[in-house]
Amino acid sequence: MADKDDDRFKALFEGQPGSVLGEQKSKLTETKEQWAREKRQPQTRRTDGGGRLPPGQHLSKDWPVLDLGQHPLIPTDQWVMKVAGAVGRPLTLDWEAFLALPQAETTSDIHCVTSWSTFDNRWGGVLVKTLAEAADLRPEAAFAVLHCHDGYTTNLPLDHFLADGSLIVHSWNGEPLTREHGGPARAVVPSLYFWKSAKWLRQITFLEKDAPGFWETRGYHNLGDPWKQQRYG
Ligand SMILES: Nc1nc2c(c(=O)[nH]1)N[C@H]1C(S)=C(S)[C@@H](COP(=O)(O)O)O[C@H]1N2
Ligand SMILES: [Mo]
Repeated sequence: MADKDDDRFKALFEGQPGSVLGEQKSKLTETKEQWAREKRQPQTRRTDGGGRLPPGQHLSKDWPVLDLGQHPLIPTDQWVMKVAGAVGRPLTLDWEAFLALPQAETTSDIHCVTSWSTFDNRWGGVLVKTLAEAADLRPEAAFAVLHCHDGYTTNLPLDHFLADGSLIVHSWNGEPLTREHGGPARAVVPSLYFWKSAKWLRQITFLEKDAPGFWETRGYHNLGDPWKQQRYG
């Protein structure tokens, strides 16, 4: 059963149309920035989940859609993803080349900073590690910034981004990843809050120095480890 807090979150995230990363801030962005300033913790304190729920999280039955409001449409025959920055061999992958890389299947949990979690998501895609090897990642690289088709960006350190569970996925529970969840392809980084898992991914840039992304420059924690409740900076 949804409690009052869930309803508030839901009301804010549902039916918020379009405008985003321009001069004009969406109401949702302002609200989330406000929460970040207040270092707002969720009111929910459920304890189900058998130790798999990080503090302050609750289990959600379905998978909510959360983003800045634009859902870019990228047909797979036009899809291109770049791997750039601190690499010896920059990559420009089309869909065919992406699917020709060694494929992986993983199962992991999602923990969103707005307090919902879902268990046992089955992902199909390419491990970030595999991409890094294909691009001949330079040893001095320590961070990545993910660039998306809706203008969103997020940054993360390579110990999380290159971890075994991190991948660029094209499928969820055996089906192609839907557009609303970031299809054709998105990042999944299960060791961090889900805002780090960039939807509609268009470029991975490896860096020697960190470069905070969209939410990280708007009051969210720079790392975002759910087990340490690193919600806000
Ligand atoms: N491109 C892009 N990726 C994004 C976002 C976004 O606005 N744009 N929002 C992030 C946030 S805050 C969350 S919680 C998750 C939500 O993913 P979902 O809609 O598949 O649940 O996507 C993350 N990745
Ligand atoms: Mo989020």
